[in-house]
Amino acid sequence: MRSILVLNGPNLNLLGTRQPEVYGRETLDMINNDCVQYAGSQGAQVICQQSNHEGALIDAIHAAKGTHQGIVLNAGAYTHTSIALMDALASVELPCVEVHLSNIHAREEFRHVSYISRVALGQICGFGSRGYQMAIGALIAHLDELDPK
Ligand code: CA2
Repeated sequence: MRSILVLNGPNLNLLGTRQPEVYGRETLDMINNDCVQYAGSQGAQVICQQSNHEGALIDAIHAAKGTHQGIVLNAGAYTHTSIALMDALASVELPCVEVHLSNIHAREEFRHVSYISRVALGQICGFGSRGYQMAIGALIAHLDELDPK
């Protein structure tokens, strides 16, 4: 069975508590449960992790190699700053779909830049929590293309 890492970065553990007009009302636990359900319906499993620490996110990406076949990543604000996360993703050579709850291109200019996009298959943003399921679907379709059943 295919296994996908759903990795969330800084402050996303606070979802559902503040700024619902930007990030929605769902908690990260609710989003993670939806990811597990959706992946299961597609014959895949997901493992969900979150950290507020850049190094821990890098460790999780390194550990994904050999364990998971792809990564769904919302790197939070590290998206716009972290060359180290970009390098980690490039080094493991796993397909990655970047997700953002909000439409980062319609927000402040500093959010328009994503280092993750340079090494991701693609980016899904602006669809709220549904974006995670869209990303899982896109990743599974990509893996199916690489290795048809
Ligand atoms: O839209 C997204 O998913 C973001 O990755 C969220 C990040 C932001 O820095 C990115 O530009 C876009 C911020 C996550 C903060 O989440 C909070 C949730 C509840 C309360 C406060 C912050």
